[in-house]
Amino acid sequence: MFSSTIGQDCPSRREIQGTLKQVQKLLAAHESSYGQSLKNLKKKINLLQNSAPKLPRDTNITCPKLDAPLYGRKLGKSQSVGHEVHFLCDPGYELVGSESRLCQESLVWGGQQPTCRNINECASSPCLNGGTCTDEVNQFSCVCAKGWAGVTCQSPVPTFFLSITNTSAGAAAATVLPAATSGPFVRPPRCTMTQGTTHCTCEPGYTISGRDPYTCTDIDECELFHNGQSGRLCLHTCVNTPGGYRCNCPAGYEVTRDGRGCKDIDECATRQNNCTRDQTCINTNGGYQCVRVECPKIPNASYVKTSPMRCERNPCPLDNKACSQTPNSFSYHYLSVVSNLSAPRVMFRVSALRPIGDTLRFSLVGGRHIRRYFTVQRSDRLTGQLMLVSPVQGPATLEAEVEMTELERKEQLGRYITKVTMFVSQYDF
Ligand SMILES: [Ca+2]
Ligand SMILES: [Ca+2]
Repeated sequence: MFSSTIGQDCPSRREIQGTLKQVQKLLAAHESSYGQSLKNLKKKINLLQNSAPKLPRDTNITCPKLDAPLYGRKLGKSQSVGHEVHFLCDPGYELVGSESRLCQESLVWGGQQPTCRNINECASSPCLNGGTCTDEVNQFSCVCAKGWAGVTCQSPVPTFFLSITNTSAGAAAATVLPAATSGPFVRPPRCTMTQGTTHCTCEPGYTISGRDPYTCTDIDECELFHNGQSGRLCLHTCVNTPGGYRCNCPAGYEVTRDGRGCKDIDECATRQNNCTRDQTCINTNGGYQCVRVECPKIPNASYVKTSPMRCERNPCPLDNKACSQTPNSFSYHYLSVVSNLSAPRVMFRVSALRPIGDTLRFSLVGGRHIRRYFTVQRSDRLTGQLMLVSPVQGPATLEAEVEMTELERKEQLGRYITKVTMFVSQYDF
């Protein structure tokens, strides 16, 4: 229709419009015929769908979710038809119900949901000799009849231990017994039974020792650490106690915060002394001293107290050489030291504040006893020092005198005495 012939003219506009109308009619006729067929097809499909048995649309067919039992667990995650899940209980529990369940074709689990029940360890009557059994999770405990002990009340109790258990409270009762003299302190252990094996542990401070595995014996820390390389457990004395130990200090000391050392009590600072008003309290290691300075009585001179610890000579009469040769002053000092203090060491220094002469001389006054422990050295032009040259075993009180002489062209201008009293404690602390 659309072809053109060589030598022929092109079809006119009217001819083309007529042809197009014919094609439109033809297409409309086809369309209505197909539409009817489609409608019929859909109807047939609907009929088929309604008459056919209904099938689940999801091809992944599963049973409902299952929970693990309390005190147990579930093995297997699949909930599909034909799959099984298994159940286990925690140690100490036994399974009641189905050990495994199958997801059936009806999408219902087979069997019964299991539970985990606490196993009664008392069922076998493990407590002997009249003991009462208490069932616990995965273990049991026995309350023994009088005279019996041990995890299953299998051991007769030694008589000294009966005296502990007879009193009301276990911990308080332990102090009834003096340490070391009443034999070892014992306690029942805590035992657990796992797969037929008994495992016992002790409270802190106790240990299982010897043949009886069901008896916890107190650890004697004092004995154990007596010659410890890490030093003494206690600075002074160690007292073994049930489940522990205690450090004691001598009178005049208090136990330090760490419980092992000893600290001197300052009786002078804490008013725990009986010194009178005209006395001075000197704190010492382990005690205190009440001192009162009395000025010396020396021929040809008289002294007056210028401070609680100092005496000075009254002015001498003119041309009284005997008086002017006597010491110008006496000063008093008190030192508190521990026993066996290491030596040599400087204990005290004496200095001239405003020397008027050309020479200062320092010397130690006292007998052989004092020279055994002390010496006096010059440390600079104006200062002399009292040295401890040998350790002093306390308790002891040593008095040393340091004399400072001032000279001008070898002529004595003045003498000054410093009296040092050293209180040495009984202990090396
Ligand atoms: Ca102990
Ligand atoms: Ca003291």
